[in-house]
Amino acid sequence: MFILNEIWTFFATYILQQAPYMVGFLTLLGYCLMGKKWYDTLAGTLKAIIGMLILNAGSGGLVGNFRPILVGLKERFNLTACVIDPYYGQNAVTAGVEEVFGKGFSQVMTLLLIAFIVNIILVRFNKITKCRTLFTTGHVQVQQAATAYWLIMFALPALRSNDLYLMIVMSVILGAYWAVGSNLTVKPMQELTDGAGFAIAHQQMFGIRFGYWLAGVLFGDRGGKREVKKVGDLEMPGFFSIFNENMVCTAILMTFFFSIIMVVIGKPFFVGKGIIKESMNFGFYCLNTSLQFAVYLAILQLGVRTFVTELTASFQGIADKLLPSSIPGVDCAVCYGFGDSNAVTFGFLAGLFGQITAILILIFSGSPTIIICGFVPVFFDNATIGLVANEKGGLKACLIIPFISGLIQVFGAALIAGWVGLANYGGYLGMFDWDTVWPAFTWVMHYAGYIGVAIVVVVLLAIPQIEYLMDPKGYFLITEDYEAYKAHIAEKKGK
Ligand code: ASC
Repeated sequence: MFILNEIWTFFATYILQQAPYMVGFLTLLGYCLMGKKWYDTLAGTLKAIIGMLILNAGSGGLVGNFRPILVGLKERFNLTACVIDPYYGQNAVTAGVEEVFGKGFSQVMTLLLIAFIVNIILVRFNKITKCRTLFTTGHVQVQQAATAYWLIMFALPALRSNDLYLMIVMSVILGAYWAVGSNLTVKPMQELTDGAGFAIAHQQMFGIRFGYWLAGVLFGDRGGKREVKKVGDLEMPGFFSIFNENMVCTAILMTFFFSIIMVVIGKPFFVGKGIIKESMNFGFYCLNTSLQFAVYLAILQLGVRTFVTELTASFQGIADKLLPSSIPGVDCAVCYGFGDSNAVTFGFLAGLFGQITAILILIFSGSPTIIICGFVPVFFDNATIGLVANEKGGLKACLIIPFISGLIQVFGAALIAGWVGLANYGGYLGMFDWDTVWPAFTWVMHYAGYIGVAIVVVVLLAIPQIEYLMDPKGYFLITEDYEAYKAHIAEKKGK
């Protein structure tokens, strides 16, 4: 029993919660199940782990460099505001949970494991459940578990005194959300990547599907009747042609926008925080910091190239032997290696405009909760949604839909974080799904109690069924054989 416990603790701490090692573990398992030679298995596993570590270095660099700048706005102007950011959100839960609900959050690892098992079961029986994707993004699962814990205890006070029921309700809802949410991204991702064989397991999975759907409705090709001009199709004249190159485009746009923000915050703030010395030239600092954006984006894309093929090729072993017709759900940044890379930059900037517009509306309308944009939601949500929207509806979709998403993020976060009391602790997770579907779940459970729990679970589980019914023949084909799926769609269109 002791040994089992040790193994489990090791697995939960170093594999389940650490995306690179989870991806490495799945690659190892997949290749072993395929009976690959040991040295190919070793090489593939190493590439998977290292690729994910590179990806993390890229996304970590972006977060580490640009998060303090946006948060600096709050400190510089002494705003009492709630920062929307997964790390702030997690800290807020930790800081307040004992005080508000009288209990700590020690069972997070157990919860993660049970919810992950719920996800596996839903995928294992996917002939019935229609769920095709396994969530592998551990750090995100921890953040979500913390916020879900707060929301569910807020919604269902009766659960506070019964740990067992609390655990059951939470793991079923979270596990179903992971399975169903990532499953929703299969179609947008397979189309974006031309069948690379992964889905997104992150914090804006409903947002991705919403962006994909809205882009199709508003700006789509209407069954081939309209031409969609994507970001990559733009022919820029003269000077503007340099914007076609992603690195140059990102560097120029980011230098422009972040310099403005840094100048608004002012040099004394950065000196006071010990980030730069008084003697340093502030203009140079702004330029150098802004250019890091393009650097980290390039690192991120290198990481994706290093591991994606290994993970998806080895996952075939898992799909053949353990989880039929399934594909892995991965970090949203993985899709930045596909599609028009400028769409990532445009989506982010459009989302930032949306968020700033919404924040100004909150301030001028006297809202009791004021939000400060956090870098992670504003970048990772909107870049991803922009990339998907561009693929489906072109440039206009890539700008307008992330703008709408930026508005939704701020208004949604202000409503939910104010209502459940997390705003008092300075932060809220704030990613797209947690500003939309999770507030809706909380509302339903708050007003309908256990019936509300049943409604949430039934609605979640109904979503893949509806998608299946819309195209029973293509539904599993899209993960099993993408070329055959494309032929099937062409045939359907031809009819
Ligand atoms: C998150 C989070 C991060 C980023 C990263 C994007 O939600 O906590 O560190 O997004 O996963 O690659």
